[in-house]
Amino acid sequence: MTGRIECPSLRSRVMSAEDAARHIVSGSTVGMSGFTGSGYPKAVPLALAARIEAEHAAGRPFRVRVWTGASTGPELDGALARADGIEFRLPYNADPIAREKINRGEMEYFDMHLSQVAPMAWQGFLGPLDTAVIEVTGVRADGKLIPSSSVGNNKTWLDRASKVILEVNRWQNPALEGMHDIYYGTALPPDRVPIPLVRPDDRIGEPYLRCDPDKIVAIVETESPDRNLPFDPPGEAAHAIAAHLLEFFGREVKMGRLPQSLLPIQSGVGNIANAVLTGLIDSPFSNMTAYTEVIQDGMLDLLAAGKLRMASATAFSLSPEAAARLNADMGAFRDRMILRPQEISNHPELIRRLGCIAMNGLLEADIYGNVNSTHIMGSRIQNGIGGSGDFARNAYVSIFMTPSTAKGGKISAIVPQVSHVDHIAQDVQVIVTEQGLADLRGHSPKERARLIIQNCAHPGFRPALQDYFERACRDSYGKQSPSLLHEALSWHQRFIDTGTMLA
Ligand code: 0RQ
Repeated sequence: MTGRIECPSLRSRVMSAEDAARHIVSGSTVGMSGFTGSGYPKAVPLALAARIEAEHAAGRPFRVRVWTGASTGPELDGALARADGIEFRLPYNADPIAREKINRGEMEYFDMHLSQVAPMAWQGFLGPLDTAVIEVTGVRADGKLIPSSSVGNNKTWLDRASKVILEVNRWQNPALEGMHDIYYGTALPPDRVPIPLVRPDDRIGEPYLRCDPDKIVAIVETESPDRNLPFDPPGEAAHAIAAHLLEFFGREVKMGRLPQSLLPIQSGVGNIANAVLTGLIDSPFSNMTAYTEVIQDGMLDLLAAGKLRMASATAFSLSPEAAARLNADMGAFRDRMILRPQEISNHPELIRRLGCIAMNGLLEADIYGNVNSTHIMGSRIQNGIGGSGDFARNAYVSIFMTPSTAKGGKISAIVPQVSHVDHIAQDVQVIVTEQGLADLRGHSPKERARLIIQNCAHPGFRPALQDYFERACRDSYGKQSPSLLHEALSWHQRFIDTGTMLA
């Protein structure tokens, strides 16, 4: 049973998930592994949730503060949220139960930029970390840890936590060993130095996580798959968005602003992002690279097709079918993929140096190109900002994409004013919908508004946007970014009141 734990002195710490969970006390802060459904602990959080439920049933309060890499899976966020066991959580959540708790005001949540979590923890800004619960593929004879399908903030949690609980998951492919690149050269100011990565395929660290063996209080063995949702097959809107983008890239290559192999691609979460990657298979671009957060199905297809030379990320975010395919054929892929800590995969210095092409989803954009990626109707969190801010601000070209409407056409993704701002207009250079693409680079706010309304808005909402813009140009207090304050958010209020933005 302990075949994956090669370090003899650590074998005595193997125990059940229930016994391991007893090391976590109410009120403490727990740093968990996990990034977009990959590499999260699957047994200890479930055991902790059961214990919390039992404590609550006995009338005793029990909640913890949870830090992760990004979203996890139902056995972690779902189980702990259902047990009402999470007091505070950071930095990115996509679990529906946790989302509901947050939106009901029953759970505190801060969706930080993903690159900033580890540095802020080190700087002491987030408070002490009591326990780390980290999934690994194995423990080597020298005590070093073989990471699993995500790296996320694991290095930082292992370094910062007073106690460590490991989950050794036999489902994770042993061939993952050697794929990771864990950089230990980060330091706090004033001792911070440049990160020596100049190409997406550079290896600057070591393949293993270090951990002080004296801190390891429990090891739990598991055999459970990562839980990622399947992607929807790309619909018409996704195909159209991909086609507009491919045309844009082709134009940029022709004008000498991008090489034929493009520049390192970053692709966000969601179905549209995955569809765009799939579209690149039939493109004229080759020898591409990816410097991104997550390796999705579409990226695996690009690697398999030989279009993508290599992909650097912090995690896999694969459908169950793609995960099975990767596991079965790890030999063909492993030398062309590198998984790094998220403070490196998302590092502004590296994104700027490499010149990443950032492609992220949005909920809504306004006519000036400010983007809301997180808050529906300005107040209900969907997921979180994730890594979109890390990439958007520092990219070579920052692209945002979305269908032009949501909720069966009742919501326009292009609005007079966004109800919440994640990405200011300066960080948004291209917006694409199925209607078309607006290249906003070098344009003033009024020029941007004309481009966005013309190229991106749905025809059903375009006249109303045009009318608003013309009246704003005439009646606005200032004429730089014309706005009618009493009306700018009225589309959202109408949706809340009537269920549609349509007048
Ligand atoms: O709701 O699920 O109830 O039907 O929002 O929207 O169209 O499925 O879009 O999966 O591409 O996600 C911005 C959420 C888009 C994602 C967002 C409703 C819509 C649906 C989801 P339902 P879709 P996608 C690096 C990059 C931030 C993090 C990021 C995201 C649901 O891209 O989380 O970029 N981005 N990370 O119906 C009301 C609108 C709406 C709307 C969509 N305008 N108003 N509801 N919806 N538009 C990776 C990481 O950071 C890990």
